Amino acid sequence: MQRLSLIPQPQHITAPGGDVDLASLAGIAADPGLEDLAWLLSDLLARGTGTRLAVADAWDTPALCLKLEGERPADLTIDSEAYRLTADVHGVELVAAHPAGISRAIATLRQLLPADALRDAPSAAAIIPRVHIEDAPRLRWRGVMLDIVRNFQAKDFVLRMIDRAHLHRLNVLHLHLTDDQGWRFEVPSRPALTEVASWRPETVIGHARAGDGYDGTPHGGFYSAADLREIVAYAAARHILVVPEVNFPGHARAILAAYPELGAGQNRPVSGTFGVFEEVLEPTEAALAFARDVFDVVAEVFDSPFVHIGGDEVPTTQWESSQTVKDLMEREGITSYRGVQGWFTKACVAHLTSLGKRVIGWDEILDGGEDQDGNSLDGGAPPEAVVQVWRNEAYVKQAVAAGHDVIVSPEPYVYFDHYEGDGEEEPLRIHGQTTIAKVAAWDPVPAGVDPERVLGAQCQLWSEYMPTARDVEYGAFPRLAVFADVAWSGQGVREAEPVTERLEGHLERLDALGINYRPLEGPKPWQ
Ligand code: TNX
Repeated sequence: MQRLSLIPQPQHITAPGGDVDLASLAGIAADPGLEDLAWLLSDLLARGTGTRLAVADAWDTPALCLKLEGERPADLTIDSEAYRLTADVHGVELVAAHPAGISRAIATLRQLLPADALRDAPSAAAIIPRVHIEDAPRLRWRGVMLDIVRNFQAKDFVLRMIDRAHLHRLNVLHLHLTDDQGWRFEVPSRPALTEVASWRPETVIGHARAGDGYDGTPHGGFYSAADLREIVAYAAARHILVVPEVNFPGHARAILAAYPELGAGQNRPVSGTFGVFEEVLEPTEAALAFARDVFDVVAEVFDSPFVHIGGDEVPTTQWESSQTVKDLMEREGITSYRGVQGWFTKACVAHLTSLGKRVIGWDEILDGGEDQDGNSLDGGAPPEAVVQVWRNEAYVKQAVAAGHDVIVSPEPYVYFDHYEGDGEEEPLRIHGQTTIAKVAAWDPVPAGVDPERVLGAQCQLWSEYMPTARDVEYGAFPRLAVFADVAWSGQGVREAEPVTERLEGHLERLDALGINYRPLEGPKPWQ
């Protein structure tokens, strides 16, 4: 079989030899409900190959057929993304039970074309090998997080990253929208969030290249509600879910620069450096009212059934000297400061539940919950909250034991702001060492954990050290491709067809897409 270098590797694939020229097909025949995907495919094909296939209900002669079969599965299930792809003398057929499966089949079809067909101008023939593929993901949730707070990026970059997520059959874009260094969306009832909290005095907070640093130029920006709706719609057209994160009650310096009265102590301006800061929201009715206002806007703009409430790295220093916190603890019978965070989390969960949303939080929302032996520690997040584990496997086990579904995002494996190599030319990174081999060898489902509770896996692009879009690409690729392979393909498939052997062919695709990826042999000089 010829080497196809598909990433992720499909579950089953046979390629008997020979090709199918898509230009010889009559057009794209789409079942009802698949018209938009058919036009998307038609556009993508035309862009890189010049072959424009028209969309209709049916064609008499061999066509590219998009078909729905069987009962429609629920969203975000394995069945919703399963698909079959056949290319032979009779034409090309993409079959799935859910449009999401057709979207994944389109991504695979694009990888079957010559790599140059991914360019923005006609650059390759629309020819694919004859194949039969039967495919389904291993994990239901395969996400990538963009941090557009530490360094803001234009909406167009977010859209490009959605394209890239789609090509790798990822299905979630997690947008980290608020942090100490900025607030990145409009909340009409709280204008200072965009007037004050979206801006900081310095351009960059980390620095990716020698010479960059604090240059005194203000940095900032935010997305309008219209921008966010466009991002959500663009992703939805590809069956990718955009999950918003609003970080409470820590990482709150930007909020408190705009609304100091919500704080629990001294406040400073929007941060131009990174780290963990003492400024946190005070657990008051006013802070909850603020959170509710924000969530109301988020729930309206994002159609995601999930809203991420952050919850990571919440220092308790300010709470420890707050009379309001003392009173709250006495009134509510809370016995630890972590329990104060639990109180805050529960209030957020209650409000978001009333809006029909399910909460996700970083694994700190467990703190104040139950310990491994089931002893209550003041009650952390309620079990319906999804826990995104970034620290270590012990928290996966703790979360599952406490009845939570989990998203696994362990720092050593899927934080792509970490170093990749140790050469001198390596761009400056936050810390760590996350090589391709390490990502490739990672099993996202820890031994001894019920795989049903593992909703999925997610990689993170924290941007302290990635000021430009090109910097983000350099950190992301090709590790993101390897991550996608881990999250989609079963372990057996991956052992039979190691991703490291498919990567070189795949890099041609990243080249065609104009991605500033890190070459396999090590850093290339910065342009
Ligand atoms: C930890 S992961 C953080 C982020 C940083 C990241 C840098 C998490 C929930 N918090 O605030 O950007 O490390 O790697």
